Amino acid sequence: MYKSFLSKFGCVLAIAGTVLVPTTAKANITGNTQTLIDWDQLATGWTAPTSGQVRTYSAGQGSVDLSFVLGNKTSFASFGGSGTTPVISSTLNGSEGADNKSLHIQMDAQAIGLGQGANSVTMNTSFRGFSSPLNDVSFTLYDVDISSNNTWQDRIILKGFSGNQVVNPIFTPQLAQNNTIQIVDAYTIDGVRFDSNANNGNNGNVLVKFASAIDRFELVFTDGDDISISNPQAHGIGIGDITYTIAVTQSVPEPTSILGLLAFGTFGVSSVLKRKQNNV
Ligand SMILES: [Ca+2]
Ligand SMILES: [Ca+2]
Ligand SMILES: [Ca+2]
Ligand SMILES: [Ca+2]
Repeated sequence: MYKSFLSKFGCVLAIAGTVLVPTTAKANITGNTQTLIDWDQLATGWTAPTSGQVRTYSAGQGSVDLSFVLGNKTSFASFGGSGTTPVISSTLNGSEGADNKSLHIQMDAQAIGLGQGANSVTMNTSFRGFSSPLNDVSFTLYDVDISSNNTWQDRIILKGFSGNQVVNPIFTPQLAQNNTIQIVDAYTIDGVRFDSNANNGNNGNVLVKFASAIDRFELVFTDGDDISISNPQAHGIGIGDITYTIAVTQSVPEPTSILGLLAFGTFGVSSVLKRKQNNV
């Protein structure tokens, strides 16, 4: 009886298998979020990098090269008790707490930069060792604003790259209303109102996501020209954790196939039960 049960069961599986295989699997591709840089993980032992110094951090199957390049009329500044930036702190991280710090960059240029050059600082972030460019690279910019007495103005110009091809960022102010941000062009945002609560509020937060896969990005931090002096005072922004996604393919049975499977299952069980009863 045991043997015949097995052969019957095997037969049912075989039939179910032949019928189901062509129609059962429906590929579902979902993005699984991965961390490229978690600043909290780098906070212990962090020292402010100097201009041009490259730091490499492992991430997933690859690594990230991070460097900052100062224009020759720009210096890194400090803010409150921060010491010379870039520093990892919870000073400019919006409503996030001390457990989710940001990278704080405070710059002081001798003149209004408007673009990359002598009066800007550039953050270069490139990815190495990954099998392909990274999808959905994303992070939050904090405290994008202007001084209340027009003595400095945050301007950020951001470009992604896939090889030599430029990929534009998508800027989304976290708050649709009462934010402090103006989108100037495809690559540029300015602070246009003072963010009086950069430590606990989200008015100066901008979510950044690149339009397609990239293998590096370049963030230029400088001054805009909506200010009343020619030598801007020091000002800062925060950069949040950097994430990307990897595609995960899932097999999802279609409803008709599930019904088919149930039908075969019922048939199999009832015929085995019948056979059992007959044999008892
Ligand atoms: Ca974090
Ligand atoms: Ca200055
Ligand atoms: Ca600011
Ligand atoms: Ca905060």
